[in-house]
Amino acid sequence: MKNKIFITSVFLLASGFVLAQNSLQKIYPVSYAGVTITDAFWKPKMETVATATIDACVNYTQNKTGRIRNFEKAAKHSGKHEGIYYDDSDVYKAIEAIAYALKNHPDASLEKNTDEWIDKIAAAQLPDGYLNTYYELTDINKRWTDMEKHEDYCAGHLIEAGIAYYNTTGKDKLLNTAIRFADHIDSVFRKQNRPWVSGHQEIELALMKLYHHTKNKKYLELSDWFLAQRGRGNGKGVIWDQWKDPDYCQDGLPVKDQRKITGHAVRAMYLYTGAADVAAVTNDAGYITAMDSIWHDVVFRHMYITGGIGAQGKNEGFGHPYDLPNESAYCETCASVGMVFWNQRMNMLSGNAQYIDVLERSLYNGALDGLSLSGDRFFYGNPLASNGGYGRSEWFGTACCPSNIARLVSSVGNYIYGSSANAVWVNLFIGSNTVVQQGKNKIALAMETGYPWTGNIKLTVSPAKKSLFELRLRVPGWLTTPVPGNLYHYADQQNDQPTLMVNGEKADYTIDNGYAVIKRNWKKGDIVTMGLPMKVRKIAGNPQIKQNTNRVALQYGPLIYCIEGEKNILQSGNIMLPENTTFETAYEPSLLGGVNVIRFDAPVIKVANDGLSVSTSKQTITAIPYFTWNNRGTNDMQVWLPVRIQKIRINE
Ligand code: FUB
Ligand code: ZN
Repeated sequence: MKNKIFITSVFLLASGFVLAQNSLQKIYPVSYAGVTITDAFWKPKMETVATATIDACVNYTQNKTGRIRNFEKAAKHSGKHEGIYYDDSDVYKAIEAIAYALKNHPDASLEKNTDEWIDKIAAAQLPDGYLNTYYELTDINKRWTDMEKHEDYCAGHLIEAGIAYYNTTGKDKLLNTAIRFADHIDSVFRKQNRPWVSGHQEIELALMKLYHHTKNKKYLELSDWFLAQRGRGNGKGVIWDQWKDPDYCQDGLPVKDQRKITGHAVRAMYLYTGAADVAAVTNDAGYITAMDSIWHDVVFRHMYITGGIGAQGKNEGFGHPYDLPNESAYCETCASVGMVFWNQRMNMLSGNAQYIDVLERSLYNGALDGLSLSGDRFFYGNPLASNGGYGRSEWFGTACCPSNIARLVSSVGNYIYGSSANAVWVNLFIGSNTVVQQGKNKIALAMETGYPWTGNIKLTVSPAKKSLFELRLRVPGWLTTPVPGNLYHYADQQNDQPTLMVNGEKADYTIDNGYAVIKRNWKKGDIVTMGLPMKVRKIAGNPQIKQNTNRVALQYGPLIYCIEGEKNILQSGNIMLPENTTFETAYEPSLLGGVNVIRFDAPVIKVANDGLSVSTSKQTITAIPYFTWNNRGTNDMQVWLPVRIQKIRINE
């Protein structure tokens, strides 16, 4: 019963009616807690995460590494800290993923085990609310002396986990632990205005979740306080002089003065997500102007066609504009997860579908690639080409990515629907059911679709009472352009339009900010269908991306494709894709968990055994969705295929 009451309150909050009076926010997303996923593409993935991925996270967290032992030792104030100083965060992120997974896939023994973890975490908390096993087991007198040591980052993940676990189970022990820690941080920093530049942003967005959860304004103020610390030279002399330049953690300028993307990609994504969350409540134009400019810099100059970001390994982040190497692309899984977070917030603030176009690209390509089809292998970096030596791992020393992709997949319900005073919004095409609150009315929505393999979407709209409102259906930007801006374009002009029907008749609609707007008196059982032209689209890069000169990439719906040189029979780097190539697509139910493949005949370069002469022969090539590569062994792979022989650059 407790559980049930709670979910209702989350739903109301997620529907925006608590905040709507004060905020300019355009859309309030419907929380995963109110969405049941029925989708043929996502439901099996959520099942895999709920079992295999969570299993891997639990096993590595509890048995194969000392992450849980650290909490046991901290509670006893004795023992040696195991692992790295930010490892507590992996425990919290695993709990957050477990919380979402338990909602979709109840599992009494997993919940019991998680309760035991939570007991250990709570027992390790110091009387003043501080909680960090690294400092508790090394030298507690050194706490809060090094901004890089991720104490506030870990606190942020604790807050997110506490809220998620409470949302699913109604149990508040972890949440109360998190609140005590947040209150400790508030008293040590904001209340004393003690300078502190978080070395890894995360606390800002977490505090905003806590603010929405508790309605306690101090968490909003603390989040804004953290944002305001950046760019004032506060970080100087404490960490950045000794370690990295301030731009690395977006500390070069005050957030409101920033206009370009810099530094570490995950840090940046979490920062701007938190800033957007604050701006959504405070309507702070400074943050909105800054983020608008930074977003354009990311999407117009720094983003891979997979929606991955952060080209360089040396700073795990952004390099020079248009410098997007494929084989060495870092594109950390967490950075794509962060793109999903940030773009969702930008969409909420603006009501513009362009952000969901980017979100969808990062979700279906850059992020999903981080997880094996079996659910228990992970990519940390997600390159767009490989010579065959690169594969997913069971775990990492720095293990941020596994639990991040786990929490994203199991909470994908967060990104589908939204509501506002007069409209119901559909952002992603994922089979699901929900009920959206419209004032006093409740609108039940049921979506059925074969997306991303087909472009057929059927939405049944059932208001409790017949009423006038807008249905705002996103028209995917990829129908006309791969991404907003001119970083990529279709090699052939595309101007595809959706077909839209209401109850079997051509719909009367307008287009606004990338949404098809159908305004009518809706009644129970109204059926909207949208047909999206699905075909193979060839993409070319902006000429300033030197690595993609004379190359094209293939896209189908929201998915980027690649060629995988299975068992090295075919070297993906030897395949060309001339201009007049024709394509066929087919659904292969037994391949890679069931995918649409793209087939085409292409010239393949063959080098003679003596290495002195080269010939080409035509072969039928099968391209697979990028996110499915490396599930048949550690093969070579290419996303960007050369259009002709003389310009081949197999290695960049
Ligand atoms: O520092 C915590 C996490 O480890 C970052 O988000 C990742 O990029 C990795 O460096
Ligand atoms: Zn990561």
